[in-house]
Amino acid sequence: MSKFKIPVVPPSEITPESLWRARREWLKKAGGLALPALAGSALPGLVTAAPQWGERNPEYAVDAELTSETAVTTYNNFYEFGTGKGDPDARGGAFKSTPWTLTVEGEVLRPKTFDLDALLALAPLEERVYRLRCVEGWSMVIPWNGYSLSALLKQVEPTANAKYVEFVTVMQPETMPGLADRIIDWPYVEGLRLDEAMNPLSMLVFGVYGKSLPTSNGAPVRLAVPWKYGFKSGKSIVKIRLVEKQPVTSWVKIAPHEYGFYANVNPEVAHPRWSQATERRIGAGFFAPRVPTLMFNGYADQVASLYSGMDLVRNY
Ligand SMILES: Nc1nc2c(c(=O)[nH]1)N[C@H]1C(S)=C(S)[C@@H](COP(=O)(O)O)O[C@H]1N2
Ligand SMILES: [Mo]
Repeated sequence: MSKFKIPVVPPSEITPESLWRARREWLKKAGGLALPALAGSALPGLVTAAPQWGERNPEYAVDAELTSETAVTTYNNFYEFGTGKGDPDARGGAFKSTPWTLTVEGEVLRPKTFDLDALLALAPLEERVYRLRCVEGWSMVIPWNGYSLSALLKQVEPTANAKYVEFVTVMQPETMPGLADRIIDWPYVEGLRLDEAMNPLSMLVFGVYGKSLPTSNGAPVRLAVPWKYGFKSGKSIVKIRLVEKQPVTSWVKIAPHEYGFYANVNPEVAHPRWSQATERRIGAGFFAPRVPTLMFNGYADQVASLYSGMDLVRNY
């Protein structure tokens, strides 16, 4: 994160060619997913949101335009595929998201391994429009499909010792070329306090724009924790561990003075090397003015009480 240069391809310059390639990629991937009948016949741009991905829940709305599907799926941070914003889409073609299992273990009464069908059937899917604020200073507005993470955690019955939740991303060295770079001590690990994880905003995500997640967004299941910087939302999750002690998460391990465990979006607490007061909305055009960043990324009403009495400068 700290090593980013200016974006490789400003979203305003996404060409019809790259758009076409993104669609072709989508067609290739869709072949192995749940829409085989559509994949051969229809252009992805014309496929309407499949009802099984859930109706939009108006409780989770954002007063801003959606970021385009192309930008959401091709401008990504997913270091397992490389550090370039285009790498996850360009280099993600061999990734295997089926079959998939997610194991929930640790301080729980009922540890369990779920396959993807079991996860998808666990709670009704819905669409929520969330803000995403990257610690690098850019943001997006994204329609995710999924449900609250709490639905899954309740199934396994956390014990009284469970205080934190750890999220572990898959390692597929043969399909993830970025794993060869030792930027991160793989696997990618993130974590939340249990009460943060149980907050209804914390979302287990299976789709975006009414389709299965593409590799670039964390297929087949990832997290969305919208009041925190984007790096807290781990992708392609294979393990969720409930633990007693605060987990040592990947970015804290790399640069503890720059990235804290909490990582709540906070315009008043600068990163040591740049301000966090404003953000660049991806897709608004490269020269569009930056917009103010909101406390807790605009979710203060829902989450500020989780941190009452805490020093948010020390606990960055
Ligand atoms: N496993 C894994 N998860 C990850 C990352 C990553 O490199 N690896 N990058 C994070 C960062 S920095 C951001 S901003 C978001 C981006 O999510 P998106 O590409 O779906 O918008 O994913 C987060 N999750
Ligand atoms: Mo990020």
